Amino acid sequence: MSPLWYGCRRRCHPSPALLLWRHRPDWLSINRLPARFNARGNVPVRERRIAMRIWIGLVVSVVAVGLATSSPAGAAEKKPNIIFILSDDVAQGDLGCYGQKLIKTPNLDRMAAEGTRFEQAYCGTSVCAPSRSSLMTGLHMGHCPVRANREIQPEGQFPLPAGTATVAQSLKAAGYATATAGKWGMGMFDTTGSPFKKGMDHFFGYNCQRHAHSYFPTYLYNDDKRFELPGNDGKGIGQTYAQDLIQNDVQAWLRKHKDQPFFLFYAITLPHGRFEIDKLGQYESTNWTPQQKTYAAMVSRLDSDVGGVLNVLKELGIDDNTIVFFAGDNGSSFDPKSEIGKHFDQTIGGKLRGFKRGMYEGALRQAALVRWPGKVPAGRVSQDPWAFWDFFPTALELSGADAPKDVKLDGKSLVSFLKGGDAPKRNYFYWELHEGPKSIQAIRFGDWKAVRNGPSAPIELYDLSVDVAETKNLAVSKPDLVAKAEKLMKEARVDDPNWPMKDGKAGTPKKK
Ligand SMILES: [Ca+2]
Repeated sequence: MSPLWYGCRRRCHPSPALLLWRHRPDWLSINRLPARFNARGNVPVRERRIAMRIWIGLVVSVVAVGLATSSPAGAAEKKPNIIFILSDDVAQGDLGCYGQKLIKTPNLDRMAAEGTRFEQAYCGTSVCAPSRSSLMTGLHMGHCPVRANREIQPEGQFPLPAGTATVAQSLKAAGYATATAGKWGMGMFDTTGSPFKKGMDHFFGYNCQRHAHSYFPTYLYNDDKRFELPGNDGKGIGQTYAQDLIQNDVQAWLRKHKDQPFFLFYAITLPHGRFEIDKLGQYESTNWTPQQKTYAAMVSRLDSDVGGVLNVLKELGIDDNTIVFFAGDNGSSFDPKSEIGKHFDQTIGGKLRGFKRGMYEGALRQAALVRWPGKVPAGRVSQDPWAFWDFFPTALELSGADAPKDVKLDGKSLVSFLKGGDAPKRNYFYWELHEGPKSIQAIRFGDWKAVRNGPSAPIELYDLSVDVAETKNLAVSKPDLVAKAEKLMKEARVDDPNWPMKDGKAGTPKKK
């Protein structure tokens, strides 16, 4: 049977292809034959009508496809993919794009050049679990249900409560595929804070923060199932570097979900201690201490794995439709005078005061980059402040997802700002932390920053416009601003029985 004919019981009919050729419009005819739709008495009327309908259908289809793929309206309807890469403990001063000279971070430097770098982006607070809880819930520490690291035995941390809404839940409800990898720290799988109860379709890595201290653990979790790693003893160097598997899982997940809108929260554990790496690479031949070499290699591994994610997006052709955030979850974990802090000049010449578990800028300001080709300006360096609790409302605007019901988010959408516009206006940024014997607080209003290292401690006041290193406490000369800071600190927070304001004797802060 010829492809131009298809059979029936009694006779053969011309196929649609043959019909189209017979009745092709004049402009398709090479020899400019007379129009075949005109007065062809020997062609059945029914056949001409069928051919006409097929032609009209084809023309309508071509026009519709063209509009969907080329018009601004069609493009605007395509939801962007959203990736948030959160590094555990990386500091501004660790990255070349912020001034680091010894540690090499070419991928993050390129991401900064291709996107926007933020000098005044703030974390949720200055330790892991509450900082990422703020990122996920859109709440600052005055309202966030997790306000410190709190360990649960035998595994896990204080969980996000059942009624707490997350950005992943909203994006999932809007049709996004969702996944998280690396370190979770917001509730084990059998608690209300399980990633699967908080909007995630997929999980790979460490649920518990203590478990994540080992880079050669005896197991990880693939979803909520243990994934054994024979050859590792969890106490030192072993056969399998956990980050290798986590990175592989992330890249495989991206490939699998390239055709649908997705949200990936990639919480990379590097360069948090313990300081363990499988290869020292370019740092092996230096005359640095073993810890300095290891730390530098961990930051460079973080860098190359971020580069690996960006490369997969390009390979999959979804680079232009994917917005990628990169940030640290708190400031440096090293005292500036320590072997690491001093050697790598993490404070960038003393630019930022303080480090992890504190309320000064070195604890709260993050390395933060956002890249979205064609949408987020390339090479922009912004001095406008924003904070982790802005991510949830930003993701809502990007995706068109509905805001959670009965929840007032503390953040503001950054979409217009990220695209090159002005930063949203707001009254203040607020932080607190309940790690040591004293609950500590900080508030920023305009360029004024107030710190209170305990409920009965005096409020310190700094003018960040001229004193970003917080060296001159102006509290005595500005009593009106101190009173304002105290009033705002009171307004910003709601008491939570799980996190009472502690005013105990100063001591060594509890380490997680
Ligand atoms: Ca951290």
